[in-house]
Amino acid sequence: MSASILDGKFLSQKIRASISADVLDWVEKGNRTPKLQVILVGENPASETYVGAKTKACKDVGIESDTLILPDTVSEYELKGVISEFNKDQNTDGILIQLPIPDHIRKLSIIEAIDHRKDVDGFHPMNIGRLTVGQPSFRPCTPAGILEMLNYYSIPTKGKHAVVVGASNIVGSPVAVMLSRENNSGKATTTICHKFTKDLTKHTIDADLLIVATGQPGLITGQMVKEGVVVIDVGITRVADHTTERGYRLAGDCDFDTVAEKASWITPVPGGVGPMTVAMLMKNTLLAAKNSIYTD
Ligand code: BQF
Repeated sequence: MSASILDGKFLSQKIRASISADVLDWVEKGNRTPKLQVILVGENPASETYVGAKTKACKDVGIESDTLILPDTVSEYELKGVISEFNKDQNTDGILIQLPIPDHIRKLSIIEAIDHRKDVDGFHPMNIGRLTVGQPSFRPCTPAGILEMLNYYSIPTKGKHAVVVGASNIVGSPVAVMLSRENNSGKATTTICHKFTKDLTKHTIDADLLIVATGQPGLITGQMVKEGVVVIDVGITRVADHTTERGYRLAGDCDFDTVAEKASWITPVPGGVGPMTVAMLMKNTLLAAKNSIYTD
C-alpha cells in the first residue's frame, strides 16, 4: 500500500473560510467583533512563529487579536494579575497563553487562572473535566483538529484500535479521551503509550489508527506499524538543516517514507495537523464570543 495524504493545509483553509463567513454574519447582526488576547512570555523563536500564525489566522477570518509580550522575568503573581484583567475585560472573548512559559512559573496554576469561559485552548481543568464526562466544553485545538480531519476524510474510528503515543495534557491525553468515549465521540478502543511503555512496537503494530505526539523525530518507523494503518503525526520539531534558507527543517515523529509505504492514510509535516490546530483555535474563539458553550 502507499498512503494517501490527509491534507491539513487544504482542510484548514476550507474551515477558515466557513468561520470567516460565520464571523461576518455574527458582526452583521450587530455584535461586537470577536477578540482573542494572546500572551507571550519571553523570547522563543518557535513560539513567535506560532503566535504569528495565530494572529494572521485571526486577521484572515475577521477576528480581532492583540498580543501582549511580557519579559521572561515576569513573576507568576504578575502574570496572574494580567490574566485577571483580561478575564474581566468585556471586549476579550478568548485568552491564550502561548506555551511553553518559563520554569519559574507554574503552568497549571496559570492555566487555572484563566476564566474557563475564555479558555479557547481548552486546557483549563473545567474544560478537560467537561470533555471527559461528555459535557459541552472548549476542546483542545490539536485533538479537535485531528477528529475534524478523520471526520472529513470519512475515516471510521468506531470499534477500531487507536494507539496514542505520548500522554501530554495538550495532545495525547485529551485525544485519547475523545477517541475512546462511547457517545458523540470516537468509540474506539484506545491504548496510550508513553516514555515508560516497555515494548512500544508491541502496541503500535496493532494500531488501526496511530496518533503520535512525542516530539521525537523519526521515532516511528515502517517496521513498527501494520499494513493499512492510518497515521496522524503531531510531531513538529526543528531539525538543523544547512541546505535550507532558514537553517532548519520541520520533522515529524514518523520516518515518513517507510511509514507511508505501509499506511493507508498519513498526515504530512508540515501541512498536516499544525494548520488544523490553528483553525480550531479560530473556531473556539468564535464560540467564546457567541458564549455558546457557557450560556450564563
Ligand atoms: C504547518 C506547537 C509544539 C510546541 C508548542 C501550521 C502550526 C504548526 C505547523 C502552529 C504548535 C504546533 C503550536 C503548521 C501551533 C501547531 O503548516 O504544518 C501551524 O502554529 N501550531 C503552538 O502554538 O505551540 C506549540 C507545537
